[in-house]
Amino acid sequence: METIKVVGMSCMHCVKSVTDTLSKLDGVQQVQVNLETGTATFENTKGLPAEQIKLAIKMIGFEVA
Ligand SMILES: [Cu+2]
Repeated sequence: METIKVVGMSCMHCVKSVTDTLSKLDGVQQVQVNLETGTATFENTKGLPAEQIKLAIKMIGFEVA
């Protein structure tokens, strides 16, 4: 599992957006986003580069710390 810190999530809609976006990435599975801790945990089965994941998050208006 990989865990990233997502900055800027304030409600469950944000959580859903981040969850959906991560889930659409190739090989990314079992996405769990936690609003309280501001983290997203997932299985990166195809070893996507961190930059690509970061960019996908950025495109929907959040930052990866
Ligand atoms: Cu929100």
